[in-house]
Amino acid sequence: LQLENALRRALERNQFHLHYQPQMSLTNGSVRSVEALLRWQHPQLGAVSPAEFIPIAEDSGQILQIGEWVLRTALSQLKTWRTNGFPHLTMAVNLSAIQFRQPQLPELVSRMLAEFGLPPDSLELELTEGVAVDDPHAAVATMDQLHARGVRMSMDDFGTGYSSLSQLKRFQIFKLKIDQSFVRDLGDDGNDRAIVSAIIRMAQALGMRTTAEGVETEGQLAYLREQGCDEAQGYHFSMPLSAPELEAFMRRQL
Ligand code: G
Ligand code: G
Ligand code: MN
Ligand code: NA
Repeated sequence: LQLENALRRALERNQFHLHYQPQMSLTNGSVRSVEALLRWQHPQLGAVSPAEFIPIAEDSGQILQIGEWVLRTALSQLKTWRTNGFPHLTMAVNLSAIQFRQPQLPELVSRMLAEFGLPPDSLELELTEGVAVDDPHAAVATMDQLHARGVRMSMDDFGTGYSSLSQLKRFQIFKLKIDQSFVRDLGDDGNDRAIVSAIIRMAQALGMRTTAEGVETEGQLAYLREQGCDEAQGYHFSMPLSAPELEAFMRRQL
C-alpha cells in the first residue's frame, strides 16, 4: 500500500524516466530499433524495478496513465532521433495486458503517432502471451485493428507463456522475441539450442521476424546468426541506457 501511494504521486513528481536498449540487426550490424524500459527513481525508496511496481500499477488501475506517459515519452524521443540522423529507427514499447484490453487503445495509439507525425510502422508494441489468456478472440480482434492501422506488434518473452500455436497463427505478430531463458545457456544446453532453432524456423514459416533477448556472449551471438535470427538485444551490445547515452551509442555505430 505504501508503494501504491508513492506510485500515485510518481507521475506528477516527475519520478519516471525511460531507458532505451538497442536491438541490433544481425544482417547489417546497425541499431534497428530501441526498446523503451520504464524506470522509477523514488527519493527515499531509490530505484524501484518495474518488475516490482508494474504489477501494483496494474492492480490499482494506474497502469493506464503510466502507460500513456510511456508511449508519449517514447514517441517524442523517437521523433527527435528520426529527425536528427536516424530516419529509419523504430521504437518498441512494452504494453501491459490491461492496456491492451482497453477498447480505445488502437485509437489512442494512432492519435499519438499522428501527434508526433510518425508513421505507424515506426512503433512496435511488445505484448506478452498473457494478453490472450482470458479472451483469445478479443485479442485477435485488437491485433487485427492495430495491424490495420499499420502498427507492428511483437510477442515478448516468447516461449514462456500460455499461448498455443493454434492461437499464434491467428495473431498479427510482426516479430517473436525469444525469451532470454532460452538464450542464456545456448553454449552448453542442447535442448535450448534445439528450442531456439525451432522458434526461428517456425517464425520464418509464419512470416514473422525474430529477436533474441538477453544476448551476453559472442558464442550465443554466433549460434543465433548461424540459425538465421534477425535481431539481437542484450548486454553483449548494450545495457538499457539514458537517451543521451543511447544516442552516443548509435553515433558510434554509424
Ligand atoms: O528493464 P527491466 O528488466 O527492469 O524490466 C523488467 C520488466 O518490466 C520486464 O518484463 C519489462 O518488460 C517490464 N517493463 C519495463 N518497462 C515497461 C513499461 O513501460 N510497461 C510495461 N507494461 N512493462 C514494462
Ligand atoms: O520482459 P522484457 O523483455 O521487456 O524485459 C527486458 C529486461 O531484460 C529488462 O529489464 C532488461 O534490463 C533485461 N535485460 C536486457 N538485456 C539483458 C541481458 O543481456 N541479460 C540479462 N540478464 N537481462 C537483460
Ligand atoms: Mn520487452
Ligand atoms: Na522479454
